[in-house]
Amino acid sequence: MRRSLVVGNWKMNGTLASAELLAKGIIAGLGGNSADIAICVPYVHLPRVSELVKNTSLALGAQNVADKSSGAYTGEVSAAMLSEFDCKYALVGHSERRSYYGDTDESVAARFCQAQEQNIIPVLCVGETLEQREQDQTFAVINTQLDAVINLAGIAAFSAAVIAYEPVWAIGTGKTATDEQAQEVHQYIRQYIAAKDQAIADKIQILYGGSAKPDNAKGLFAMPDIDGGLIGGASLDAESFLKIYHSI
Ligand code: 3PY
Repeated sequence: MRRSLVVGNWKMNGTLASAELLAKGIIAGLGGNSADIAICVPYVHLPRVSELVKNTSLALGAQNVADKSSGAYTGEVSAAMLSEFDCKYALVGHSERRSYYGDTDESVAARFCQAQEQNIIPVLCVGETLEQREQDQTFAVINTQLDAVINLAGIAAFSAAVIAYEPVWAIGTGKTATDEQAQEVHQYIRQYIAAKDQAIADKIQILYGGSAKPDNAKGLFAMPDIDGGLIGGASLDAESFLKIYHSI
């Protein structure tokens, strides 16, 4: 039986004061839910939020991680730096990174490996654009994105990773994949992994991301291959995020 997981992606929002308030609001509403929960906060908010989440069931994550371990890489933040703030997770390959900042399949795979070297669980984001979906390329795009990591790290690396399926056409657009559209791709991803290693496929958490909200989360989470969500906008409001978490 896989554990469920809900991860908030705060993106580039908030101030230190609003981050504190939001983290405290989430912690106050965790209740007795045994599903896993995490927030991926802006780098500069990690030190403070890491103090707040200590001794709670709310885990901390970063929104990216460098593809190198250290050195002259201006503006990058290494996995070792993240681990000093007890980051359990790091997103890699979010579509906003891929499309606005040029993160390639290869650099995403390198980021994935860097995270794992510091025992940080990479949350590998994959997904197709609207154009790719309309041209029936969804599965081919997912294959390429997964293969880049499999080729560099091997399939075994997926035993300590999370995958997030985020159709690019559903990010920040208010459009959500239907439960069935999302399930179809999640099932495909699990089968793709299963063809290489059944035990890892049975265990890996595959999250849905892309305009998930309190009113559509329950249906998505009820799908057999959807193990939770990577939540954007709705994770910026404690009540909405907690509603999503408690609908698991
Ligand atoms: C969204 O829901 O918009 C996301 O990008 C989550 O990562």
